[in-house]
Amino acid sequence: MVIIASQNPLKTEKIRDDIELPIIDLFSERSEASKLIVKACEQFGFFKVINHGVPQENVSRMEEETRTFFSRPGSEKQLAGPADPYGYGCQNIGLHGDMGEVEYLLLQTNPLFISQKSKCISNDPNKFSRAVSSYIEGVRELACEVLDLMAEGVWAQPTSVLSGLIRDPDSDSILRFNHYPPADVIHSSPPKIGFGAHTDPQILTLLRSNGSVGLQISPEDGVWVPVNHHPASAFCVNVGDVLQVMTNGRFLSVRHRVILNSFNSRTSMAFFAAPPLHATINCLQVLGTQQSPPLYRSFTWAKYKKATYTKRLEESRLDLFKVE
Ligand code: GA4
Repeated sequence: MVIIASQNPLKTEKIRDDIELPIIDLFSERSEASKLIVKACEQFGFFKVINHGVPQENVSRMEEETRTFFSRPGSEKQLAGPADPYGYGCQNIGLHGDMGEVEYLLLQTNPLFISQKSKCISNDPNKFSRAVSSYIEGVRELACEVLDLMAEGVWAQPTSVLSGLIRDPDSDSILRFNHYPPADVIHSSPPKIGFGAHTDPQILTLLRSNGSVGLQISPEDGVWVPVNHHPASAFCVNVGDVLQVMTNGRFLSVRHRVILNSFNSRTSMAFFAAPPLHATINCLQVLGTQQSPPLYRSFTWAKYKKATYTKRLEESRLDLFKVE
């Protein structure tokens, strides 16, 4: 364990590089995979999946399009901006002054939006749009498979209770491409922030990144666990706020951040699986009982999303919905 000082001299940060995220093989026996996923969600809110079924070809094509976009001149990338909330953004994150060493592209996943937006993203919009659509198809399927395994693992009925929200044609899922510059110094103290600490508001996030490290998760206050890049073919999966609510706090939506800690630039692609705006979010029936009553009041995703976007990155949004 390494201990480093943070920006605030009264606060130190512990880096735990002795913790590894569980790696779950989706080819393994179903009830075994489901048990391991539940355990990982309770312990870390994060895990990796291998043999996930997303065709490597779809991933490679999307990575290639991402590289091409971020290597375009700034003036051309700006044509896809500003990210209010969808489009190209550089250093500004959200609408309330959060800053980070990152440039990004935020896209809605509905086909009409993608085909329209592609025109200001790529010189070959049809190719870009095809790459995005096949990538979305793959990661959506994976998100649904993981959500079904989670539902089975907590004995929720029907087992499609979570995945149904993502399969809904009105699902508000989004796709994010990030590009972080290389670091001048490795293990700098304080670390240089690419994307500040936050939880993901949606149900589930599936992240794919290139070989450059930088992602860290915070299982407890002041402790940061670096996430390595092994195995390279894995997707990193994490629980979002909505899933924490639906599992009545059993699964954890854990804070994470990206620091600049590699001499190579980092690119990542995140699929944020979300319900439709009008969907009402409640705790699953099996998990909200008389002995353990719901911890959160129910809300629509539209309401929660609005609360999210009016807050800063670091602020807790779930507290607003806690039962007194
Ligand atoms: C974090 C997860 C997703 O990247 C995101 C982010 C969103 C944004 O970049 O516009 C937010 C952030 C994220 C949470 C708090 C608000 C909204 C920036 C911000 C300050 C796209 C999302 O859905 O919430």
